[in-house]
Amino acid sequence: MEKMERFSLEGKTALVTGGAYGIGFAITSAYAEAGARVAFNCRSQEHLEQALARYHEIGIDARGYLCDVTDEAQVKSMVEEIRNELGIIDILVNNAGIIKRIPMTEMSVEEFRQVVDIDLNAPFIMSKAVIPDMIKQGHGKIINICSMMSELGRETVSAYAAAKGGLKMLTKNICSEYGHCNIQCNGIGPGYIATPQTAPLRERQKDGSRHPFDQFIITKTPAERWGVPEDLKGPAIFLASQASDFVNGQILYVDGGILAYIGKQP
Ligand code: NAP
Ligand code: GCO
Repeated sequence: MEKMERFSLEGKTALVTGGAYGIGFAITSAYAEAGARVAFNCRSQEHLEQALARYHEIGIDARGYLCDVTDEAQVKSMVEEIRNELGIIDILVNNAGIIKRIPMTEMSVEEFRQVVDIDLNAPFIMSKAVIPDMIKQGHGKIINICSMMSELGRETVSAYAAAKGGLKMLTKNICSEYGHCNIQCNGIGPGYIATPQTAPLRERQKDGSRHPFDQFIITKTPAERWGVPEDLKGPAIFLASQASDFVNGQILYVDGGILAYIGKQP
């Protein structure tokens, strides 16, 4: 086998949920660059059209689907459409996700449920929809986009941390239940990445200075910078390719070292 062939995704069909922008857009692009047929979904027609135009601009023939990943009927219909148009899904990335930054005692039960529904229940719904085909074809890759909050908590993100902690364990459970079918299920745990989701944490102050949280993250990260979606391309290709066929149930943290670092002495 050619040295780099083990990292090739030639002939594979990949679905990245929430691939209209942010981390999902970068992973979808990475998979196309590695040779895969790529599909993505989102909820907004406007986001879908903007994303298709962006993919086209960079020469990527991505197929876009309007699908709310919390709706099992929509998910089943999308999986069927992709099977008919691109083939059985070999690689699923459960990337779609939201966060609500509200102190727990002020967060409504509905708000808590909405975050858990998208960030944890939906990866279950999506994985349940694609695993039968993966079993039939004798292989599959599922990659769950976890978070540092799969390991740590912080103020105002109770629902998100609970969901991402659960997603870490769902990853380990899919590994445990379907590893014998040659399905590898791993997670990627991004650190702080500059996307629309974290834009509020990086907003410049009125005097032009950095947002306090922005400065905090830079101080806490050994790499002394925020990550960018492109930082996730290589790890995502690795976990989707033959190169990781004996890697299962693991969470690969792509965080500039923040989880390893106690922080500078004040
Ligand atoms: P983002 O910029 O907010 O993008 C989220 C994507 O998910 C969008 O395409 C959005 O499109 C889609 N989406 C949201 N809810 C959906 C639903 N119910 N059904 C279908 N699509 C849905 O977020 P991001 O920063 O790229 O994060 C992507 C993933 O990485 C998330 O799971 C997030 O928790 C995780 N993560 C992010 C960071 C970070 O620092 N940015 C770090 C660790 C983990 P529509 O709104 O059009 O549906
Ligand atoms: C926050 C951030 C984080 C990142 C990411 C870190 O408010 O703390 O949004 O949750 O999104 O999950 O890994």
